[in-house]
Amino acid sequence: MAQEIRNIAIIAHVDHGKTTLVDEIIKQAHLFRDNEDMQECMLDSNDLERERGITILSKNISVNHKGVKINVIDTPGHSDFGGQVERVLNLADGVLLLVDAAEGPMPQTRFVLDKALELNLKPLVIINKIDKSDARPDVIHDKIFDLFIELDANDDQLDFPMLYCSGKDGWADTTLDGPRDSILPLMDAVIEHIPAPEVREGPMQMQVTSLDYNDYVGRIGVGRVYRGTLDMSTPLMRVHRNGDLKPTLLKQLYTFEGLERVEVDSVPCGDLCAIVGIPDIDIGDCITDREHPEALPPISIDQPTLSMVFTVNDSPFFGQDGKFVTSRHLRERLLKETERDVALHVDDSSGDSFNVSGRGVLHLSILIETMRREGFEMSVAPPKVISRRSMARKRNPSKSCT
Ligand SMILES: Nc1nc2c(ncn2[C@@H]2O[C@H](COP(=O)(O)OP(=O)(O)OP(=O)(O)O)[C@@H](O)[C@H]2O)c(=O)[nH]1
Ligand SMILES: [Mg+2]
Repeated sequence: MAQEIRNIAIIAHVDHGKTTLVDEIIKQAHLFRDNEDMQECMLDSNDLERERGITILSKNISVNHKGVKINVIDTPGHSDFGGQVERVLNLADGVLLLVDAAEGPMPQTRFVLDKALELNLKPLVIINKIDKSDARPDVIHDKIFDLFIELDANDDQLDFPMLYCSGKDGWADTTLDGPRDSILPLMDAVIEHIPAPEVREGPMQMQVTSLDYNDYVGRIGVGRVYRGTLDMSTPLMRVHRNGDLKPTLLKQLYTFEGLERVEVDSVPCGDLCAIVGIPDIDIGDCITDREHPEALPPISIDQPTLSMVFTVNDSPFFGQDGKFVTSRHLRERLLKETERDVALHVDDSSGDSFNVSGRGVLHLSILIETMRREGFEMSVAPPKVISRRSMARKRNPSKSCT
């Protein structure tokens, strides 16, 4: 019998407790061996994520609950990464909308919920951090309901199931006076309320919604199989996001099992997977049956909002802070970053300086900090906001100018 699946994304405003909740799910699903130390916020795995206590990149894990494979996608809450959240929502059939029981809905709660409702994903609302002394779950429930109304939720969406939760204390429940001893009621609610992925028969279609990278295999495409079964042994076609077709073969295929990626020969419809073997694979690209290369609707990529000019350091202190100091070093490093980060753009057309554009101050400051730690030395000019209107005007010079 086919494996039953649920795909959920955890979405919220920054710091409302997404990663802590995923940690608790990992812990209580016993994904960690008893003899291994489990760190706090396991999934915030890179140095900067750990130091800043924020999620920068969304990540996938899966848990098996009552025989159902639940793919859980932890997303970042900071608004600079909103475009990333919007993209990974394409992997899910439902969302866990977390709201802090004291703070209530915040600007990014509205943004991510709006995107989820637009995609018609089933929302499961979680009023989190109930342990806080200033928690006010009833007031917050009303505020969440009002937010759904403001966002034009349909009747079905307005009838959202809701749980109370403290990720930190490791419990979730449908009532406030339960035993507060387990997160499993949340997993039960996911199985009950979040629809299983639609199993569509026919020629295979998979779409890449995010990229990963490692030095050994290069770009890795992460996505979902929307129709048919993705089978390593059958001839495949890559439909590039611009429509170009290219026969292709995969080198490796993975699914998400617990905290690991496990190599497999095939992935059933509805499951999430990672593919290796297409060096320039891109967001929105589709992998299809070779005889039936039908693309899925395109996925929009977050446009940059802020740019900074990076130049080699030409001050008298040149060479004191870093070991990578030349413009060749800078160019190589910046272009490599664009391999893994589609929201980053690098213009290297002006010799020794590079115009680097991204999604906001946090996004670019993380890149600068990462590069400095790796031993890159450079000067960075103050950020400039990229104005869409001014760009539009440049493309369409007004008649009065002539
Ligand atoms: N009191 C209380 N604090 C919590 C709870 N869950 C998380 N926190 C705290 O809230 C802070 C943020 O937690 P995270 O899990 O990193 O939040 P997040 O939503 O993943 O944050 P981003 O990924 O950066 O958006 C941390 O200091 C946690 O210890 C909870 O249930 N109760
Ligand atoms: Mg997080």
